[in-house]
Amino acid sequence: MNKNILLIILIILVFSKEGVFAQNGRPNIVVIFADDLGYSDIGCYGGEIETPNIDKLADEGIRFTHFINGSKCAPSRASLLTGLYPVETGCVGPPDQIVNGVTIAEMLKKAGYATLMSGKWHGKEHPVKRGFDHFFGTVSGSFNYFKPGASQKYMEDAKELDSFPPELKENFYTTDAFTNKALKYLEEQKNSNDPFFLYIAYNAPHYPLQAWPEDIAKYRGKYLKGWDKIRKDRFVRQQKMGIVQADWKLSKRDQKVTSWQEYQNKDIADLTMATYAAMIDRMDQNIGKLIERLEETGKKENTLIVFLSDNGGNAEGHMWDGKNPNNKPGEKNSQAKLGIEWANAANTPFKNYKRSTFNGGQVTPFIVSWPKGNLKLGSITRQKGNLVDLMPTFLELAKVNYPAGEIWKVPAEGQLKTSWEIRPLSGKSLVPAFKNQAVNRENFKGYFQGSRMLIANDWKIVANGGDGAILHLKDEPWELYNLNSDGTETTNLIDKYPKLVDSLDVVYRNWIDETDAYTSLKSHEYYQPYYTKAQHVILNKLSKDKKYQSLLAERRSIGLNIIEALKRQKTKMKTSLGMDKLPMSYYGIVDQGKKYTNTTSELKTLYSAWDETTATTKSYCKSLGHDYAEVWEIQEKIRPRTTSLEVN
Ligand SMILES: [Ca+2]
Repeated sequence: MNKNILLIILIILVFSKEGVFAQNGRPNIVVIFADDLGYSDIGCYGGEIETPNIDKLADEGIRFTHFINGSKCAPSRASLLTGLYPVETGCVGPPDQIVNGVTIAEMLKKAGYATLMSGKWHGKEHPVKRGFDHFFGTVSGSFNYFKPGASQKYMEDAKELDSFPPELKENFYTTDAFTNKALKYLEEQKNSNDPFFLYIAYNAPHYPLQAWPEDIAKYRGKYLKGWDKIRKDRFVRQQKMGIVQADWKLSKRDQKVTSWQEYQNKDIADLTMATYAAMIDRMDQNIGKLIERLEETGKKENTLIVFLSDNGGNAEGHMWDGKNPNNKPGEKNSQAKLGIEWANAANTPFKNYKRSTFNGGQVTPFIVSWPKGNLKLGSITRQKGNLVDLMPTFLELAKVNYPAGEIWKVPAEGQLKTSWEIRPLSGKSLVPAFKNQAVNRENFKGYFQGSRMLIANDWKIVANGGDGAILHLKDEPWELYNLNSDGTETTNLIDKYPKLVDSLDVVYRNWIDETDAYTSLKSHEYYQPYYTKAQHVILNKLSKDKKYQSLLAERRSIGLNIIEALKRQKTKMKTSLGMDKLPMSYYGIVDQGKKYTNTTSELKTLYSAWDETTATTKSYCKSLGHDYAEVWEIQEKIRPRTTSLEVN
């Protein structure tokens, strides 16, 4: 054995003693995840509910005004944990196994972090099999706050808890219990040199509306001013604190909601919202305990805490009808729900709800606090972010490389998959945003049960799959909004910028096509098909028509030559929409390039041939009995994927 080898062994021994992965400046990471919390429910986003502890995190850090989640519980959780979009995780709708990626816990554990989870998992596998050292909570969805084990099994690590000791059962309330376990975890980390990752996933304020009487009492009567006033008050505060931009309009009261003045059951409505507020208040009290414990143990300084919600306010179901006393909001067996009336207020200033890709369904408060991170205290950023960004952010801070392309193996569990290839990450690290620098990205995509959206810069195309609370598919067309001038999505610009919609639609369609190879989204029952039945009939007919196909091929070939000619010229095709990198469809490029016809004789000849073939195609379509505009619309949907000529 030579000297060098001895030296290496010595170094390894020294580092092992200190912990090979000792903190080395890497922060502890705490993710606090709320369930069905509306955008404006907490104080620092304009709410009247008392949330001093969450507000404190905002004072010590950054608030994002446009942070996007996955519109619903299970898909959001899968996305947060993996850095993949929900459709990429295999968890498209109902709780399912998280595949195609790795979890933050799996990655951070490999990097020497202690990985701890308390709360709601909402998947199929057990968290301890997906990278968590410790887990307390339940793998299921909504549940009784007061009665552990009533409708759901609790787990302690990999062990199912059959019964709870009476003293725990006596004062059990999920929000308190999840926190108490997290506090214990934090206590255990007190003397460790290794960093930790704590994921605390509250089920509050998801229905059933159940809360401690003393918390409800704090708010009882305060909501008799009604939802119209609450929405206005929240909006005014949001404008004042700069959460919304001064020129935005408050979305209109949902047309399904009665005006407060005309509403009959004002007392029940007050009790409903008071109970909901109490649940959020209680969550905040518990977050206060977590912060306090971090301070006591000296860990707060280098702990990155993020707070966010898995989806927007929830309009599923109706408020209590006043009949069954057991269902009165707050009661221990209550099945009470918030109702669309208060959900509309919870999502101020936005419209729509959980399940939707409109802002009310998918934009969440997002607060980052990290004393040692030199964040600009109390600042607000308008840079957009998404759940998929958490994994890359944490990996950068923990100094870990993401193993894209490798085969990932997980312990066998029932019929679940045990290995898959790891997809590349869909998100971007937010670390530049923490330093007030731009995060470079092309776009954000979203899909949930027919609701879909794509955001590029400030432009958003969006369509609902159903109406918020109801699961059904309708052929909803795209709407277009500018999120900078109209963040509340009040003015649909589809008629003004049809070509922009077309370009964005291509990008979205390509994404669905690409992800379908491993998600089979298109065969999923919730998938929103692109074509109506009538359009399918026309498509089938045209795909068998040889003359039409040859005209199409001729036109496409000319179009591709035009694109090449434009590239050779290095034509700077500026869009009139203020977007430097507008993703362009094939036809979009050809169309926009037309204004350069007279710059070269080559382009002039090509465009002349293009026009001629277009005219021939039009008249041929007419001879087949189809209006060209109709055919064009369908044909556009089967464009080739050669679609991204940069236009700046
Ligand atoms: Ca949820």
